[in-house]
Amino acid sequence: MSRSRGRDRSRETSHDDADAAGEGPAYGFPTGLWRALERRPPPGTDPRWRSPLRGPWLTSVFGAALLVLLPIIIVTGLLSYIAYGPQFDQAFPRDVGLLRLPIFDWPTRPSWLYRLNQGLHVGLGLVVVPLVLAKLWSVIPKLFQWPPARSLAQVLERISLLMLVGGMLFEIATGVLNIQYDYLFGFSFYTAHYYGAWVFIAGFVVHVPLKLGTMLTSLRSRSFAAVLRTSRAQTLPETGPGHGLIPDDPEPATVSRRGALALVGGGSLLVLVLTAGQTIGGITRRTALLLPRGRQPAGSFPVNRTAESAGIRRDDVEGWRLTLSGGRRDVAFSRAALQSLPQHTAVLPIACVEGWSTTQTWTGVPLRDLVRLAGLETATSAEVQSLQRSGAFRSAVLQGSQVLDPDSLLALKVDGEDLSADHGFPARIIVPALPGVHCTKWVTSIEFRT
Ligand SMILES: Nc1nc2c(c(=O)[nH]1)N[C@H]1C(S)=C(S)[C@@H](COP(=O)(O)O)O[C@H]1N2
Ligand SMILES: [Mo]
Repeated sequence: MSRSRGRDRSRETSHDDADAAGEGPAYGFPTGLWRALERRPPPGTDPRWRSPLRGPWLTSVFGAALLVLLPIIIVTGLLSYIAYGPQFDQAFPRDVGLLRLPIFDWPTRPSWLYRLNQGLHVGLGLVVVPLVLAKLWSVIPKLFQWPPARSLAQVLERISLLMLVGGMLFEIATGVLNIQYDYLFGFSFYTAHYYGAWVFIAGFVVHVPLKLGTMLTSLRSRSFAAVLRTSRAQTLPETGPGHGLIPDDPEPATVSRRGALALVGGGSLLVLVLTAGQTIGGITRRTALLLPRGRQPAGSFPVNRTAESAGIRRDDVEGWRLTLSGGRRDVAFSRAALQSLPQHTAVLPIACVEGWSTTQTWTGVPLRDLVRLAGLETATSAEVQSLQRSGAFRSAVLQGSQVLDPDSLLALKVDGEDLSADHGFPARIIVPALPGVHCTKWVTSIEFRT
């Protein structure tokens, strides 16, 4: 420490001969500009952050928790993009240039794969909110540090920090708004959330290696168990390297470190409880306050878009025929004709990108049977169209593996009853592990491709 400072100082002197050498801190890239900045801090940049709780240990505890959770949120987010089927041009945003992800066929097994993926992405995305706020609180003095950077390396670090913090707050804000409001943003949401994610990921990838060493050292600087035994009256500022976080002039503690940890942990736990119900189901679903569309009407399961709001008319349904194409000639089936075919029943989830999910018992005609009825041996993909006339979710393309899975259905019934209008009567798609968005309701035609 003292050695490196001595080295910096000698470098400074050699660069700054003409300047008032020797006074002020060491500079990585000494310029008159930084000097001038330092002499004139803007008003409000030197507030006294005096909480004795602030210090590298506390910041590192929040940092370590985020270091575990954020990668899960990042990976599940990117996987969700792939699950939407970018190979069929149906993931949003469509054209992402250099930010294209490696594309692979989304598996159909286990059937709860997308449910787990989105439950983790949205659930943990909400659970980290108290942690993110706590971490930001813990490093506030650094945000007001003046001058904002003392070397080129620090400028880069600060830019990465801006991307990290800004990107994360942006992702949380757009994510929360999307699950609260009915297609408030539509597709611009996906676009904003996708590009925002890359800004955040870039910041994260720079920030973690820069801080990992400090985090591990700081975590070892005190024992977690000892902190949990320390009362408010015994709570003193951290000792050791302060990294700009330990206050020079601390106030007495108004809360112990264990109290602060309990507050943040309790906050995250509360969010978890208020979120988990949307995917666990049963009576816990009623507690899923953070996901209004994940809550279900009594005796039913969630509806993301009603038949009325999708513009499905009575006469659309009355003379309904399912058209199958892709074979030599098109074939059409009435609902009664479909019902006289061999029926298959499968217990499968619908899992929405918004994080809610529900598992039901579906009955209908296997899609692979429809392939044969269309006059084909097999299919490499299928385009499903809905009676719905407008809206982006009126059609979807399924992969070959999704068409051929024995549990993939054109469902006519759910839980032993005919589908309700809102759940897609006369017929809807249900495929294991398929994102809910592609479980098209009010199906009118399927085109098989080979
Ligand atoms: N035609 C059509 N099908 C659709 C949609 C839609 O808007 N239009 N929404 C999809 C979405 S986003 C989900 S999550 C599921 C929800 O199915 P449910 O309303 O039966 O629960 O339906 C899917 N099928
Ligand atoms: Mo959805």
